[in-house]
Amino acid sequence: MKNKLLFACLAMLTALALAACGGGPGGPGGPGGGEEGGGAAAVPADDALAEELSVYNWADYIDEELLTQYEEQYGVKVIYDTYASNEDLLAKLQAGAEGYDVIMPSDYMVSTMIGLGLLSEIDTASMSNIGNMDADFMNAPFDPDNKHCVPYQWGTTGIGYRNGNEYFDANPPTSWAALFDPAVLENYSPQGINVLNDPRELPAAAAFYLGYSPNTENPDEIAHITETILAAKPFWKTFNSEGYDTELLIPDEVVLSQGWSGDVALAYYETWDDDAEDGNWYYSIPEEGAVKWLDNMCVTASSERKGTALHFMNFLLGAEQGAAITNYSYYASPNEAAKEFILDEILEDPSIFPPAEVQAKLEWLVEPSDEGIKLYDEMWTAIKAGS
Ligand code: SPD
Repeated sequence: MKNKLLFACLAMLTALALAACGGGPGGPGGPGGGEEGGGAAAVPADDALAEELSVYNWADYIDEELLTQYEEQYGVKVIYDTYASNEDLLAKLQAGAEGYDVIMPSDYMVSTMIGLGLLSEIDTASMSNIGNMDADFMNAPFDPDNKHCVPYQWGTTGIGYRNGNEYFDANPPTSWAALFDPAVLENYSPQGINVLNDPRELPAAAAFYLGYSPNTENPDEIAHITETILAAKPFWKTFNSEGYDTELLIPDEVVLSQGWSGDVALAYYETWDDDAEDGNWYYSIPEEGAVKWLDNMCVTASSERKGTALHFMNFLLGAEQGAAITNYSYYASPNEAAKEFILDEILEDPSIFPPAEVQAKLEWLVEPSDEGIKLYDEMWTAIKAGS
């Protein structure tokens, strides 16, 4: 799929672009090992698996060959579906959608889902591949002792931009002003700008721009963030976080996009060309700071196939499987053992595995209070009105 030489060149260029941007970018729960609930789900024997398993994941976030591999190896049919944001996933589960067994919420959403009783407890001691994980990603504050979830992929939220036009050549986007300052936006908005259609990520970017916490619940700051977004909105072409890499970045439908690290990396690894007259895609983590996130694999509380769900999660924690996910998605892996199989060019790409000085500028999103949820809901309704 990928050209090694091209990767090496790109990693080098990415490093340069990042430098220009200021810092580089069972307890068995019944028969079948937990199939019937009533305790922490445990991994059952290979011959005690359900016939089917339903997996609900972020768009374009797994090499689907792995699903085929699992089906062929274990005889379990995998039904696979995707969502665009944590909030879409939550809304679906809260609307009573049943039948999803494995889901991949991010950090702050894991806290919310635990609080709402939407996740099953899991017995990580029954997972033979749990030792593959990097200890830094285990026992996170949003899920102490990994009682509900295990890490899947992690990344950052920054700005993707295509160079090759005079404006970015002279002014690489080193600040969130590239997305929120009308005086800056007018230089390239006719060529197309996309923002993530994500009720936490877009306000978080504006909060960094304004010098606020990405988790602010201060009503004055929320009002300022809302005004800032509404003033910039006329300059944006699309709100898209599901398919923006393949539908907007790769075909050059936009010239700049708020983006998740792996999605922007996909655009430049897939299209990089030294001689491209219309430029190449680069990733910048703005100097004001940015969000760092961890997506997780969890078993729903409503699953009737909890043991099989955990068996599948354990399969994906395999070293080669973890590497296949990263080599496909370009997101960073929390699977230490997988690193042996991850392409060197990806491991060495600072826009995917950011160096310490960049990591120091990153912040997690956390679960809002009930009052905060109300403020964020109102803000998002105001932002999306008329879209
Ligand atoms: N195309 C896959 C995108 C997965 C991104 N997850 C990001 C969550 C950030 N809150």
